[in-house]
Amino acid sequence: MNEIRPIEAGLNTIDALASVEQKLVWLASWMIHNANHLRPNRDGLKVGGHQASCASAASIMTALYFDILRPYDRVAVKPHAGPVLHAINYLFGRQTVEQMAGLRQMGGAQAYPSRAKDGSEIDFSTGSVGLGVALTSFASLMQDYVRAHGFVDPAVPRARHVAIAGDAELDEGNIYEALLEGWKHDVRDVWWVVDYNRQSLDSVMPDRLFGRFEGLFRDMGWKVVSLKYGKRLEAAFARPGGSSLRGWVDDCPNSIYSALTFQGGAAWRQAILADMAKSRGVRAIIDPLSDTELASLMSNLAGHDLATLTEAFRAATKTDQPTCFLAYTIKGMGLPFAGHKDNHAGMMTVEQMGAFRAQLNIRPGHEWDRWEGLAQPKAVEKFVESVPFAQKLTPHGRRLDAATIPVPTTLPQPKITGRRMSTQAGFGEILSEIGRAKGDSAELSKHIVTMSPDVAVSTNLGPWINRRGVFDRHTRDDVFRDGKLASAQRWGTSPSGQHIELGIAEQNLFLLLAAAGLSHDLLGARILPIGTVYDPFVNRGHDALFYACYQDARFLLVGTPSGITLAPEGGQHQSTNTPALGIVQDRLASFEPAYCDELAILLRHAFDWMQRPEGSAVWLRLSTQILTQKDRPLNAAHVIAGAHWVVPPATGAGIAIAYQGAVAAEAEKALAELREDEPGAGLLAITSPDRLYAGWRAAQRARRLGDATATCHIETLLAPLARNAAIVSVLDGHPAAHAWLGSVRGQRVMALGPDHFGQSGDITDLYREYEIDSSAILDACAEALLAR
Ligand SMILES: Cc1ncc(C[n+]2csc(CCOP(=O)(O)OP(=O)(O)O)c2C)c(N)n1
Ligand SMILES: [Mg+2]
Repeated sequence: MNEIRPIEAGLNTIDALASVEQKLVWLASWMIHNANHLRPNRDGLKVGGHQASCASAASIMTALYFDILRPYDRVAVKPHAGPVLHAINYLFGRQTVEQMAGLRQMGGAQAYPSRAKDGSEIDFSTGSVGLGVALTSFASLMQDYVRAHGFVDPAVPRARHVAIAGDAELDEGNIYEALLEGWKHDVRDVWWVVDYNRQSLDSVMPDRLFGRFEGLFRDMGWKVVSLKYGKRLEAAFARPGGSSLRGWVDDCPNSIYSALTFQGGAAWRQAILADMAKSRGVRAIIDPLSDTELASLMSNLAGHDLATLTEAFRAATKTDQPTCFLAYTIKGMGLPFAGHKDNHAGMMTVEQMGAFRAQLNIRPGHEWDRWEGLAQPKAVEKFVESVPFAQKLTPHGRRLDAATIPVPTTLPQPKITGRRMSTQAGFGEILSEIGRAKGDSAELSKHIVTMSPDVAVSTNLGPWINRRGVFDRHTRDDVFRDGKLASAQRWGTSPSGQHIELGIAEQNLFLLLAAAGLSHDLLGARILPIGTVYDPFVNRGHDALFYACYQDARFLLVGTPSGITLAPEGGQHQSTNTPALGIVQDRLASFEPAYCDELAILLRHAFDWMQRPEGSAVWLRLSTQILTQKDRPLNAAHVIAGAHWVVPPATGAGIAIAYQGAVAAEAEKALAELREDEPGAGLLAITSPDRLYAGWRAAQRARRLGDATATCHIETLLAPLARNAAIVSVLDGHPAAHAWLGSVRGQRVMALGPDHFGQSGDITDLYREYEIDSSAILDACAEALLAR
């Protein structure tokens, strides 16, 4: 038994929690009601909101936030309980009525909790179900990492990472990928509390699934706490005949249980008596109860029983073993549509809301008042002020901070001039040099952590890993090394290692990048995460990448190798859509260098940019294409802004070739031939269509807003070309990434690039087939010149 603390005459902790819960259900319902019924609606669209999902999670969230959580714990709340979280913050004085009244309105509280838009009270954004749950496990892994590396004061208590999950989230595969990965890394201090209402969006779930869940979690080293029945039902089951009642409820299919909950006491009685009319014990339990009392007893599930919940949570604080609570709940608990299978988007009518208000003693006009309608408002207010989570983590909210790591003006570099090498190899060598941790880069190298889904060696992280080691809480020997079996790679692990090796599941890479990229904010430790992945498999984890960017996590993603340049590997491994993805993905600055001198500039920029408040995550698309490296002056600012003239065009030139990435040599060859006829032709190296496009959009916007002098890098670069000039552009990626360039100054763009799946071949054959070799470039130039 946990301590039930008296608070004031007639009020103990459980009563106080019940009052808080009542306020949360009311405020969440009212927020949604207000948004849908009381605000002017200009477009006739349904505003929406999930009163049933909120009511389902309200008791769990009450027990957590008002009894268990400490200010430094971190929580991911299931997306559809967002309004409950807003209401919780409101009771703690951390949310305004204006924001709540503006739920789902521009500038108001977001439909689903958002770090970027709801401000510093939100630990993790949620929305794409499953991802927020899994993220807590990776955030906990990062907690172990920063503590093992001495980046935070060991006296600071370890945070618990808690997810309040909808049961349908357990259908998402990424949950199980994360469970496996968590097991490998021996994660701890993670709780997943499943709001087990056995309902998703469309329907009621199959029975007996809980058995599967329990087994799965236990197999992964988790403790599973099944919270099925509340205290009153347990007491009834303990009475003579109670065990038959328990058996009956246990066997009751989810859909029937839900339907009876919706129908109420009379239906319960009829159903129970139909099967057990002759059981004297059962009759003794149910006969004295009114229909209302019977309905209340039969829906006394543990996930709504504050005493059971707090007891179970408190007991679990005694260990750091990851724990899954399967808390049985009723979707829409206490509301008119409780248990109805169609209640996901169901909403109380104006009349039902009126009745609910009256039932809670809330006076019209006082709907937003914090403690309105409670029997002991002052005592509940005092109670809320006294709970651990009422303490502020920082004076300004739940965001921590960490000083930025100085980035040297130039990164240490291997000698590259004149060598034949690829950007992927260059990346490996530069990182390895940084890993020597000499001079200016010593501090930088301490804060870098690399991670890769089983492609660390094949993306050239090997030398870095050999220098800096593989991270694990537990030191483990490298059997091959110790056995003196020749291997280039050291795979022994230790708490001081700086590479986190992941299994092959790409979503886990992006979730770990998300967690690592929020370390300054969540853990108060500055981490510079670098994740490497085969470029095509960015698609495999794209929702998690989107999710990481949505939370404004800061990391460097290296996609390599890329494009059909990967030649013999074939179409499934050749990324063609990623340059376009790099343009359209918000809060991710995407680049594709062709040569290692550009790469060195961009890598340095990435370390700087990901630490700036106005910065973002960065994506480098690299290649295994081998090019002869140049010794040339480069304008770093131009490389970072997205393009630079390799051969500047003559003023008024009628044609230029623009290239991006691995096809540089083809473009150079074509230009040499072109200039025999068109001596003024220029050669533009595009390092980032993404940055160019963003700059162009920003300039257009600034001009619209009245700044007539606003301009941008691509406008300046293209200015020397004639108005009707042709630009033949080429990249190893979908040509749509360049097609827009023609709109900048009205010049004619002929964009070349593979727009069909790739196939196996060598570069010569493939570049010819997909029309990105020098002769295709020249053909396009001829066509463009003829059309002049
Ligand atoms: C990846 C993803 N797919 C689909 C949806 C749409 N969706 C939102 S909630 C939901 C069902 C959620 O059910 P559950 O997790 O059990 O939540 P609860 O019953 O507590 O509302 C679905 C399908 C989504 N938000 N994210
Ligand atoms: Mg559900």
